Amino acid sequence: MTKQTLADLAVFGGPPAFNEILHVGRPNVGDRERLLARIGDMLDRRWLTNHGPFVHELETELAAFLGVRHVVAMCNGTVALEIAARALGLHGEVIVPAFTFVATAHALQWQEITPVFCDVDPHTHLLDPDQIEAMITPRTTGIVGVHLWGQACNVEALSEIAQRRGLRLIYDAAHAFGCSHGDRMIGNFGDAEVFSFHATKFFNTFEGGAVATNDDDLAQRIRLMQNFGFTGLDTVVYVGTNGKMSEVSAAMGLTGLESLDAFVASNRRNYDCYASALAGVPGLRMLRYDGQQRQNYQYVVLELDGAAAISRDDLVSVLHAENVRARRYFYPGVHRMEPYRSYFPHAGLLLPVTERLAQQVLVLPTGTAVSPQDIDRIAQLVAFSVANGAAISRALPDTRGAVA
Ligand code: T4K
Repeated sequence: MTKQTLADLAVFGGPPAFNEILHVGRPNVGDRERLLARIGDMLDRRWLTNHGPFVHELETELAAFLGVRHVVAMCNGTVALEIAARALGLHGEVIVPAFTFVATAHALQWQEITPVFCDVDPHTHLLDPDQIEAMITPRTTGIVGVHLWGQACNVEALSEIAQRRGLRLIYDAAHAFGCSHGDRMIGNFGDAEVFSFHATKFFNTFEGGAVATNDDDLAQRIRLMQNFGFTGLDTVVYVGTNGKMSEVSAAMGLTGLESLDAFVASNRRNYDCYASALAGVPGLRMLRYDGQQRQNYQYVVLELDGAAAISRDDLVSVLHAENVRARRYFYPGVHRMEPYRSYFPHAGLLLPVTERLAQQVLVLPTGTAVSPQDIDRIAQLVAFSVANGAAISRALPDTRGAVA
């Protein structure tokens, strides 16, 4: 039912627009029969983890798809980041954006490396190379760029800085599987790139991730570190951890790879539906992807400025009541989460763009579980809420901070 009056909104007692919750991160699932057949093979083989045939096949297919020399499949993106940072010898301080998922910083802090937060570009939300030099100190050993929303960082500027200042360069490519920069796929830049294959990602292995690199020695160190440092049955040469991907995850990955084009097509269709349905809503900016690059269109990202007449948080409250679980990625900014908030209580002063984006950005449901009809209704809800923003904000109880 189209909302005509404020009382029609679920937040004020009307019936919700959707009977079931629409999530941002509904997993993309490939061909069920193919997956179940693979799981059957795996059970017949009784080989469940420790570099089994599915992991080997997945790594080979991923390396071919990305055009990169090495892909090491991992149990998740966070451990993959930790291992990449450690294998590259990062220590001291490493420069990262604060407008990212908290795992980017945690992967460093977990091994006592201090994340130094750098501001992002207001338009792309990506690490701003112009601000990096001012953050470099004698303790700095590296930079972690995040290809946020699947957009490539300014890799040319970042490599130039890293080379000139003798720093290591890692990319957190958790959002950017299947995306390109110029004629190369993401996965080929910096010293190493790290993917997440978490259930909510464009391409998933239930839980999972991978490190991609063109550096043979680094790949070998990463392989040792993800397997406790074993070089033989009884020989350990490094301190390592357990970063291995399981066979069932690799089976999911191999199956998902077969449907990758279909996943992109439905994301693209949804993205175009949102773009046309939300065009002209005052005070809303939808993040536009660079049409020259290969994209996965996994994130539909909105920014609300003052002209929208409704705050981002009030809009999120309205949408949640309608069962549209839009997310405030990445509120409140990693620098405002613990332990960083206690370590660097004034970090926000150097991060004005991050601070603003953390208040203004929301991410809308998309993926194979969301239809164009759903999107029309979501867009109507957004447009209605923006048009009636002042009245909604007056009538809403103070929910700031209460929404997820
Ligand atoms: N770097 C960056 C830039 C990242 O974004 C991430 C992960 C990482 C590193 C670390 O990679 P991993 O270690 O995770 O591989 C989600 C994901 O859990 C997280 O993987 C992701 N980023 C982040 C952006 O989003 P949450 O806590 O905000 O959302 P979550 O997991 O509750 O899922 C979102 C919605 O999806 C849920 O409301 C329900 C729905 N959902 C979720 C799952 C797991 C489903 O419908 N089915 C499911 O199986 O973190």
